[in-house]
Amino acid sequence: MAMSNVVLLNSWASVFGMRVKIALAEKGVEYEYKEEDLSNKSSLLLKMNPVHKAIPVLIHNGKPICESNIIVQYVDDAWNKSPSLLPSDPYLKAQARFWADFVDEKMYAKKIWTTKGDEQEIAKKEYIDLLKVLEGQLGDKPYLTGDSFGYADISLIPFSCWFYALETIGNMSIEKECPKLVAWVKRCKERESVSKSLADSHKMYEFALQLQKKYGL
Ligand SMILES: N[C@@H](CCC(=O)N[C@@H](CS)C(=O)NCC(=O)O)C(=O)O
Ligand SMILES: *[C@@H]1O[C@H](CO)[C@@H](O)[C@H](O)[C@H]1NC(C)=O
Ligand SMILES: *[C@@H]1O[C@H](CO)[C@@H](O)[C@H](O)[C@H]1NC(C)=O
Repeated sequence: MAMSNVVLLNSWASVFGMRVKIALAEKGVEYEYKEEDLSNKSSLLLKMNPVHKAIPVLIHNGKPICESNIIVQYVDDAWNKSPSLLPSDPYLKAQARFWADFVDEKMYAKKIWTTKGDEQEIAKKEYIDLLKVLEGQLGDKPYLTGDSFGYADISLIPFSCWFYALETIGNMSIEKECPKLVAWVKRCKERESVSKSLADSHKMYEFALQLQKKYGL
């Protein structure tokens, strides 16, 4: 069976997969979308990402590219037309990579919905502190590293899909704590590439509740 030129192996709730969808949409790349069942991975996924056996994987002309941020950079290089997702200036490019790396290391809020009581309060405070660091970086700029939407924004924006679930489960208001960050989320979602690539917030909330059940909470 002939394979399409560009194939994306993904799972709908993956924030990492959403990054790739946004990058492909920004570049206007058409592709075949394949939803993976992570409890029953396809032989194609195991063959294309034997190291991590994880989605997202982009397959371009039969060759796999793995790891979401690497895929986004690849998309920027391979479909070399404007808008460029990474700035060409070396310093600005390093800044964009710094924030994408920060997001990868820190944006992990699972503890808010897998704990209760004091432990949950600590997790909530840690998460808000983290969002405040991002809000500080944003300052009065429209986007994380400047005037245009790009790589750092793409790395972070999918996590906003979890905000509603975190606010509901954690009984907190992210907008009250980080108004500029929430305004940035709205600004990003005005782009079609973003709005059509993000999962629905209410579906993510249902997903979190299912996971809570699975973990026996
Ligand atoms: N660092 C990876 C993370 C990818 C990742 O965590 N993928 C998850 C789904 S969100 C996965 O496929 N996990 C495999 C599994 O659950 O067995 C990236 O940025 O692409
Ligand atoms: C696992 O996936 C294969 C196809 O990839 C399918 O034939 C099989 O029924 C699936 N098994 C389960 C338990 O869902
Ligand atoms: C939710 O938070 C508000 C304000 O911080 C507080 O007054 C209220 O008691 C909390 N509700 C629950 C169920 O914890």
